[in-house]
Amino acid sequence: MITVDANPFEYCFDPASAALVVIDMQRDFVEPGGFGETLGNDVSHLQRAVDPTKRLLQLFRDRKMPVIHTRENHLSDLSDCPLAKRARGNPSLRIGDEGHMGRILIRGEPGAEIIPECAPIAGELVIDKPGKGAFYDTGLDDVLQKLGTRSLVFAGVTTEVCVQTTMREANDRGYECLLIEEATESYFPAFKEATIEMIRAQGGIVGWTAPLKALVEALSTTSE
Ligand code: TIU
Repeated sequence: MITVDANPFEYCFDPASAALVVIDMQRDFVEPGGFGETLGNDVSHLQRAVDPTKRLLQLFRDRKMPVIHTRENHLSDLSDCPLAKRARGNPSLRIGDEGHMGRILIRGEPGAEIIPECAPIAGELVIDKPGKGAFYDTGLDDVLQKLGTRSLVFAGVTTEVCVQTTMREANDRGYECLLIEEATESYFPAFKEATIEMIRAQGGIVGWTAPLKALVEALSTTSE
């Protein structure tokens, strides 16, 4: 077992039953002209998560530990997009509309791809999801059960939307969840901080959080 100096207390896990889940590091959220910007957000905030997520990916790849990427997107005919989602609010472009990176949040369009810095490599799983949570209407739980996964390390965007929703879904399914603090970002810095606090409040009601350095140090006691 490996012990990470985490909050609200030590996070212990067996690397043989752990996996990294990188949530929605897609151009549509991280780059100008995509879904995130159409909602009125300043997407530059998310850049801060890119380099730490790259380093976290390398840590898992060096140790041949499983890596799973998720992408929020919809089928081109929008049959998996509830009207309530597409009609919500007053975005400059709606899901399925033509934008600077192809159709907004549509599977296969350039904007729905994962940014090159965090792109999957051969052997890594990619889960396409229509919702905010990565367990809703996907095969993620089956994939994790087949891998024998018990512990999930999380990164990605945005902290309080898809990352937190997925961590809560995972927690309810019995996975022990650790969020790496620098490897996640929100369009609202205060929401990121609040989410980190609410995850680890009440004795880890959703899970644990830790800086990347704490995980690096814990894993340095194992061989690559
Ligand atoms: N809008 C926002 O903060 N996030 C999303 O819509 N999706 C994800 O978090 N991936």
